Amino acid sequence: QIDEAEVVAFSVPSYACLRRTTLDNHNPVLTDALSLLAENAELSDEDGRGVAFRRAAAVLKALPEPVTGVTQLRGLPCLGGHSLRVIRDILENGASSEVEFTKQSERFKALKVLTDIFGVGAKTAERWIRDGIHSLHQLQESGQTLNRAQQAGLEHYDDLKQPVTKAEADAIGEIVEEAVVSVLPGAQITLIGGFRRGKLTGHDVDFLITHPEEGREVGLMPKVVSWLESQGFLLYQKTTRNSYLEAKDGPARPASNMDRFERCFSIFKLADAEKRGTKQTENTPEDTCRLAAHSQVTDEGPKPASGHRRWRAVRVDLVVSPISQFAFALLGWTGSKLFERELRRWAGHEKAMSLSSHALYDNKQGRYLKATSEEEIFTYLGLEYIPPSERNA
Ligand code: DCP
Ligand code: MG
Repeated sequence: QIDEAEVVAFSVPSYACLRRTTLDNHNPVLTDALSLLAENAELSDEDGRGVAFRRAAAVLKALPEPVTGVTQLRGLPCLGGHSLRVIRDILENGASSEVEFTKQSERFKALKVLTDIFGVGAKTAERWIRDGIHSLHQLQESGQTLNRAQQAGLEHYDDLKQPVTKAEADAIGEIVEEAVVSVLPGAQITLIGGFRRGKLTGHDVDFLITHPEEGREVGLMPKVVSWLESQGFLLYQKTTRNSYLEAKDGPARPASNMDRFERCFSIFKLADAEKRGTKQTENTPEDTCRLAAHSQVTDEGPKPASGHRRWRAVRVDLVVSPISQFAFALLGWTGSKLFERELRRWAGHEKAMSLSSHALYDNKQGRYLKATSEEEIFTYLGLEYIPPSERNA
């Protein structure tokens, strides 16, 4: 019998943007279980349930030590009956029957495999499953028409499933930097997404590109893409135009819209580390071939004795922002996704402001609030500044 008074009870604020969440998660078994249920809900078009599980998982990520009993969770926010049942199951029986059942279910496995293909979302996967397609093999045999993104996704499936390392992200950063300064001297690139939060791996690499002089960034993306293409670095790319217009009388669109910047979804052909060369090793002529991705190391090119190819495919997202929106873009693209969602909820519900990756609009004053740094935006929102490494909610 444990004396309840001796059990540490935790306390955390309910908005994730009021908490400091590092990558040092003391409850990975519980958060993995809740994240799996969140993913299943999201893949099943149940976004509300998905968010509820994400919030529950995020609360546990913020705890300073492992949970040993449900009594410790009394009074914690965002833990609904369903999440508590899952947690109790794991604490008492070592596993949650619901999580285990979901993991094993044919439907979930098929949704996972199919949505793991770049370019395939939950709706498409759902349709395919209804047509009896549960695997990559069945998809290939089915004669379904795939769009260009999905074809590339299928072709590079194995590579894209491999987590991207920080070293690979840095190597791609050097390439993107070279591209950007070649086509527009003075332009700057910043690593965003999970790597900016200090993650050691990611599913892709995200970069934000800007120029210190407003307007100089216009038309930049097509030039960067052409440069990368001419050097043979791109296996796939799709660029979307900037469609953001600051409305005179307030945000015309929901503040959560993320897709209004000039943006490029791409798949990079990254040469292997030995071929890339690093600053630590002496430079052989071969090593200058970070640019090698193109000529030597193609499918048709010479292969090493092992028969392995000397490059891999990596998902890369590029975003271009005018300098006037840079701080908002940086904040909006650093994540985590839940942290972003909570920031916007805080802004809307507690401050009567609309936050997006482009701007912050004050509904009471009826005007946009300008900012040149993330710190300023936190201040406008009445929040203590949380650095990227503590936004891992
Ligand atoms: N983002 C967002 N909502 C979107 C798209 C992006 O909030 N619809 C933001 C939050 C993400 C960041 O952009 O953190 C990058 O998106 P990713 O999907 O690449 O997420 P991460 O980089 O955080 O994770 P990973 O390490 O898996 O790439
Ligand atoms: Mg990312």
